[in-house]
Amino acid sequence: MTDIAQHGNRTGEIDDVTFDQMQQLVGLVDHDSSQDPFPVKAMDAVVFIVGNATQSALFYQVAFGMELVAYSGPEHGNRDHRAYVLRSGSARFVLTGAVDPTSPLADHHRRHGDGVVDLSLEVADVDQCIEHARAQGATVLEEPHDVSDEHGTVRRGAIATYGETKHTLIDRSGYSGPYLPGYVTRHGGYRKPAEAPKRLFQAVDHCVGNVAMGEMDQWVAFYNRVMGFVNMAEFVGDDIMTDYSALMSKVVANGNHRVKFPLNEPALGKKKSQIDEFLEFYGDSGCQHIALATNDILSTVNHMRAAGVEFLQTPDSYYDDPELRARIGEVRLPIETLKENGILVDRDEDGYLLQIFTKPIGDRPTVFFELIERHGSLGFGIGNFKALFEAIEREQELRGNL
Ligand code: TYF
Ligand code: FE
Repeated sequence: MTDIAQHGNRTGEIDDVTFDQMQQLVGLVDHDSSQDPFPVKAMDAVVFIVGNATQSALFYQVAFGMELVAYSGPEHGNRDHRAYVLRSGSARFVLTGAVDPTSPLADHHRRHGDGVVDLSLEVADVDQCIEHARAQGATVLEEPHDVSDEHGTVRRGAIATYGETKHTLIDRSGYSGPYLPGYVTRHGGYRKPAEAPKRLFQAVDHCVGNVAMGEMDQWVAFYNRVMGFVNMAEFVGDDIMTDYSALMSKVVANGNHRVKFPLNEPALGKKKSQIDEFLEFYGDSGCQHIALATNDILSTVNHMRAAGVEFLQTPDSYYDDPELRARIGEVRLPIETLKENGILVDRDEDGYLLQIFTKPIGDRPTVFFELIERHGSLGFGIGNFKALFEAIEREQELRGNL
């Protein structure tokens, strides 16, 4: 942690994942944040609204190996909803579900099903960020204000992004409690098997937004202007948009790439775009997938599979393709192991990455997860898009939505 504390731009790490580990895990680049108009330290939390937070909290403990650390609910004065806070390394998920039938969370769930309501960000100066965002035309949902309890004070505010999604901004430097003022420490009754690894992933790598057709560039501009995010090299544009992809995609990131937000929009292909399927069932623009960084994707996949998590199938032809084998060269795992486990590989000039995608985790064909193990590559697996999108479309077809 001393390493992080000494470097102005090396901030935003939580728990016991060090800066050097984080650099490898999520592909950080050097960046001086002192001139940023909207300096972001890290993801603070991915906040979900779900139909049953009490049960979802168990799912993320059992299947994702996460640890329950905090709770808010009727027993502690929150009569509106229950909220369970789970951690895995520097990643934090908050699962919220309505208790009061008139709760706005119940309406949100009616509209969208289980989904991500808030990609909250840790910042050093909430007031500066909100002021800049407002000047750039952002919708301010929550003015900067303090919230306190016996563990200290958090300063927070919030701005709107695509659909009904928001970015809450949190300065937690004056707070030492389990999550936010009002939350109490809570550990699960669930006991992990003794042989389970300490955790299955260490960080959130990126969070992808699906937006309506024709809106991607507006949202890229929003992140550029409002939050000072930069465009990353990887994109799927008109030029390489073929029958299979039926989407366009660009990636924005904060200065050191700790926070990366790819944005997709549907494109007209031969078939109905997977992005259209999302938009139809989510009922709006929204967060499509969360990529989780692991340093041992094989072990993570094995544990998640054993707990019943389903992953997209990659056809054997992917691994048998001599072009792919030549392109990826030597990677950490034998190609036979990748094949047996359906793990995808992509290589670029900086290195390679291993990745795999779950099927949608809820009842609607909307939100899913990605596991990603980076070895130098700062990309998102563009070389896998064809195989991946074909796998997604096979599922779409089985659901009758193609
Ligand atoms: O985040 C990414 O860009 C990759 C690939 O609908 C991807 O994970 C892109 C779009 C999509 C599914 C995966
Ligand atoms: Fe991804």
